Amino acid sequence: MRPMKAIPTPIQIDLPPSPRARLTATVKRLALECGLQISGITTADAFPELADLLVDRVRAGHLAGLDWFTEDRARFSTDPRNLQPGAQSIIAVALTYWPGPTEKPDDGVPRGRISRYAWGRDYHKVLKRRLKALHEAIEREVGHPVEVRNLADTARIIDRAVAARAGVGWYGKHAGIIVPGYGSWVMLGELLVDLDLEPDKSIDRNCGRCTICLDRCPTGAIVAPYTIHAPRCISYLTIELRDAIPRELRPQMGDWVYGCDVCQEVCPYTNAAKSAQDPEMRPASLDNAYPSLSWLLAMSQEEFGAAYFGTPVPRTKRRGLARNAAIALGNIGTEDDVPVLSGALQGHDEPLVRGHAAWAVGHIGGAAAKWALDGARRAEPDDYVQSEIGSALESCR
Ligand code: B12
Ligand code: SF4
Ligand code: SF4
Repeated sequence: MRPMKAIPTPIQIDLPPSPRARLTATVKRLALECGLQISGITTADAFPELADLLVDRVRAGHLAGLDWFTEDRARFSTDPRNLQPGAQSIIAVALTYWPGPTEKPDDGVPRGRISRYAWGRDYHKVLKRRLKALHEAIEREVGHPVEVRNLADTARIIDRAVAARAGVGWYGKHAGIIVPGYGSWVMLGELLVDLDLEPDKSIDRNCGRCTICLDRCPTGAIVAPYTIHAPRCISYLTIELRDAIPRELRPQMGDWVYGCDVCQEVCPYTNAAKSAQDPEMRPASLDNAYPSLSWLLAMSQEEFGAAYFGTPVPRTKRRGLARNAAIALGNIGTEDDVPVLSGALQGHDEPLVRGHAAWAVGHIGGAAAKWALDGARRAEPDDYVQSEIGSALESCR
């Protein structure tokens, strides 16, 4: 018998990282240096599975009211190369904004709530500026021009799908991207680049049996897991909708005057978020984050600008914010607040605001409310406001 040959033990060789891996690591370091705390990489390939899903959502009316969200737009947005044909990779980034636990001031002033993402500087501008700095840093590093597309919530790409594929976070049933350690308190953006970078793995996690956000959404807008019916979402109603808010939804809107954070606040993952140290995402003052409702009802254009210039809030315009304030005061106010609301009902320059003030007065009800509504009915020249007054008088009865 021939003697057995000893099997040599394999020698472990640490291969140096490939140039692609090195470039990818450098890009992530640069992102961090540019103030983009979280980043992940995915390819610029299309998301073919999303085209039908988005078109179905449009057809089912889940995006009704967002007139720009057409079937064509939906299909277009599922292929990043429609935006930049030469793109090879996507650097997906997330800007964190959880300010830490804060309470609405308990000072006896009826106050509204502004969604936390809108407390600080406008995230579109912050993201765009930091992504531009990242682009410049990458060009300096590689030593040649790099073609990019800088995208900060432009709606021509599906930010959440990109973030999920790039391993930035995973989908919660509220449809938000949950980032480990930061919850869903992140705003998303991306840089399409003509560089070949190493893609990250997506995060294999899900909500399990939890349904808290579906159960607690005030207006029932999360109609199924991962499915938002935008026309019922308070974010849509307070920010995107320019006209009258459907009467049947008003009582469910609570004290939200700009956006809504409920599905994120109730989420156990989101609750465990680290607070963001980003000075640009912090509010100028808590008074702006939880504004006095009577102040919102009376503010001039100049006062509105002075309080919210540079934040996302001007998107809803002065009249939209005052409309929302009327609903919020109707929801949380008492008979003591009827004089403030009657002031808006009789004196606000915007019929939209007078109409919602009428609703709020009727919702609070009582003798003073009926008296105010009767008086306004005699003086009001606008047909829409008259219809609100009529309906408010009905509910007073
Ligand atoms: C239109 C829009 C809205 C609309 C419609 C909301 C909606 N869900 O579509 C309205 C005005 C209501 C809205 C509200 C809000 N929005 Co918005 N909105 C957008 C916008 C412009 C497009 C979103 C879109 O494509 N909708 C189409 C539908 C079909 O997509 P979706 O609901 O997100 O559905 C996804 C999942 O459900 C998933 N999915 C579907 N089925 C399944 C099944 C399984 C098993 C899984 C895992 C996933 C999954 O795939 C879908 C595609 O990504 C994006 C910016 C952008 N360009 O992407 C921001 C964006 C989604 N909004 C954002 C934010 C912050 C909000 C609000 C929290 C704001 C607030 N505080 O008031 C709320 C949250 C409401 C909610 N729960 O979604 C962030 C989300 C950040 C994050 N962490 O996820 C985005 C990405 C903006 C940004 N660049 O940061 N928004
Ligand atoms: S943002 Fe508010 S209204 Fe919209 S889905 Fe979440 S909890 Fe519901
Ligand atoms: S509340 Fe529950 S179901 Fe909703 S996103 Fe968070 S973990 Fe998922």
